[in-house]
Parts: sequence; structure tokens; C-alpha cells
Amino acid sequence: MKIGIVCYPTFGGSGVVATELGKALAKEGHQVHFITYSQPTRLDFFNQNLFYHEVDIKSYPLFDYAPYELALASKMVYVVKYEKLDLLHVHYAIPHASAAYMAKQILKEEGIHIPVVTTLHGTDITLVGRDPSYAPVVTFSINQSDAVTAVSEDLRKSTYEHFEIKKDIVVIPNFIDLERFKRQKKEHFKMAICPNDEKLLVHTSNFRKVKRVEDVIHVFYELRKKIKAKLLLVGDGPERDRMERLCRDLGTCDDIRFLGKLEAVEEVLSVADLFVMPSERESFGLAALEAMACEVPVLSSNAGGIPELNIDGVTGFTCEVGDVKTMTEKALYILDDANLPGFKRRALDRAREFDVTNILPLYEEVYQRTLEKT
Ligand code: GMT
Repeated sequence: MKIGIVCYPTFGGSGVVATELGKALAKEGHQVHFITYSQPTRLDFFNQNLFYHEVDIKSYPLFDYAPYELALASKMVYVVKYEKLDLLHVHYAIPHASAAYMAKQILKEEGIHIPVVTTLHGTDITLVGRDPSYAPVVTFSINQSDAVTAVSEDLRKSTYEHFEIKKDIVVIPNFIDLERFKRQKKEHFKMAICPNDEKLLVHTSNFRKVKRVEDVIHVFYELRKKIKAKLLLVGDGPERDRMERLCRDLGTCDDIRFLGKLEAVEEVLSVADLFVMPSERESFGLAALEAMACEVPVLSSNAGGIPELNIDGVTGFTCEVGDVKTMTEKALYILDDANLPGFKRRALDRAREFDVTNILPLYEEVYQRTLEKT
């Protein structure tokens, strides 16, 4: 198949999933065309089946905001027409699904039919999409898609609850490339961070409010009263300054390192003992899956789709959002030397269920059905 993938090119989960999906499809022999405003972060290897088309966003003094959606729709029209695509797969409803609808209508005028598959990722439904300033367009463009998928059962449910959706939504969970995400031997790295055999906690995120990074720091602060521990915070975003101030206020700076955005997050995960994800909302929790694939148990909230991945008491624990006290108790339990090896093993076993080789055929099935139907 010739597939056009539209996504955000950043470190964000939806962009990562879209890029990894494209790479996996290309390895299977499909021709994949990425359409986005810059080279996707994870598009890091050459394959003869992979193509990248950059959206040209023209600015003009009249525009306070350059109309990205129009530039994107135009680019989709060109790519579908000249590369003779069979299907467009757009990741994250805003504005990709509505731009795809517009491209589809333009192409229809020229006698070209292009089916559109939309994948919902999370905040496009649970936060931004629900806002009255976007909701009607999100509802319309989901209903106009030829197929719709969501990354968890919880996101599917929440989409039906908050929008008037007439379409079937197929759940296809996030996936992981176990060739890349696996525990690597990095003892020298562990020694450098934890010279006194401290337990190592890791959190990775985009440091937005929804991630509740302050809970990670508070859990760590409480935990450190009981055991020797260090914390690595990976990623960057709007909450970073506030979190650095919090560390200073709590006097924990010596034991916490802010590493910023990292390409090779699997290297950090390879030396971690516990991954912390206390998010307010999370449709799936791809970062937790990456940790589990590196044999790291997960201490998380029970928000959204996280419990569909992190099995309470098995691969880690899921706690009420904001319940720092319980999270600290559960962290201590997991990090106990008698319990840790079992949690690590079960985290990996669970991650294996989300191996890309199990999930890729589910997307291929959706594509096939969509092409047959339309
Ligand atoms: O987590 C974020 O804020 C980034 C966001 C995105 O759209 O890039 O991630 C969402 O999509 C990921 C991939 O499907 C999911 O694993 C994340 O759980 C989801 N984030 C939220 O729902 C907050």
C-alpha cells in the first residue's frame, strides 16, 4: 500500500507512535509518506520505502496566525495526487483530521478518492478537543473519517461520552519496538549516578501540568526519608522551572537531575529501578510502556488508559491521582530487594504483549477494510 502519515513531528507520544508505525510499515514493504512541518524526531534511519514531505507554511504580515491547516491540506492534496497514495492516516484529530477532510473534498472534485483513517491519541479528545473552540470541528471530522482508531478502551469510551460520534471506533493500543527498547548493560552509567547503590527513579514527560511532575518530586522526597535514592527527570516543557524551584525548596537538588530532552531514553531506562507516571490524564502512557520494555516497573496514577497497561500489583501499582502517600508506600514496596526482581520480570512480560509485530497487523487490517469499504 502507499500510505500518507500525518502527525506532529515532535517527541510527543502521538508523533512517536505515528513515526514508529510508518517505519514498521515501511519495513513490511509498504510505501510510507510522512507529511508534516518538520522531519519527525524518530524518523532516524534510511529505508527506500520512507518519504518525507514538508508542509510549507507561508507567513504574511496580515496573518497574526499563519493558517497551518490550509497549508497542510494543500500539501496532502499534492502528495496524494502525485505520489498516488491509497490512503491517508492522520494522527491526532486537531487539526489533522479536519485538514484531511478538506483535502479529500478537493481531491473528489478532481475525481480522486482518498480514504482517511484517523487515530485519536488523548489530549485531542480529553483536553484540547473538548474545548468549545474546537469541539464542533473535531466531532465533524471524526464522523467524516472513513475509519477511526483510539489507543485505549478508555479513550474510546471518553470519545463517545464527550462527542456525538456515529462512527465505530476500533481500539489499537500503542506498541513498542523491543529491538530498540531493551535493557542494555550500562553499569558505568548507573555507578556514576548512584555511587552508593541508591535506587534510581525515572520520570520522562513533556512537563505539562497534566503530567503532575510535582507528585514525582514529592514521592521522591518522602521515599528518600526511608531509603537511599536518586531521581532522573527526562524531558522539558512549561512546568520545568516550577519543578526546579520545588526541588530547591525541598532541598532535594543534590539527588535529582534534570536531563532535558533525550534521544536515547532507553539508555536511561536501562539503569532505572522504578518509572513514575502520576498523570492527571493519560490515554495510554507510551512512556510507561517504554520503561516496562526496559524491565522497569511502573508506579502510576490510575488515570485514563494507564490501568490497561500497568497491571496493579503485577507490573507496578496504579494509585489515585495525587495520592502521594500511597504512591510512596507502593514505591517502597516495589523497591524492596525481595520484590523488585519479580516486578521487573513481569513488567517486561507485559511489554512483550505490545510488541510492534503484534500490533502492526491490526493497523493493516483497518487499512484493508477501509480500502475495501470505500
Ligand atoms: O502525553 C502527552 O501530552 C503527549 C500526547 C501526544 O498526543 O503526543 O500523548 C498522548 O498520546 C500518546 C500516544 O498515543 C499516549 O501514549 C499518551 O498517553 C497521550 N497523552 C495523554 O493522553 C495525556
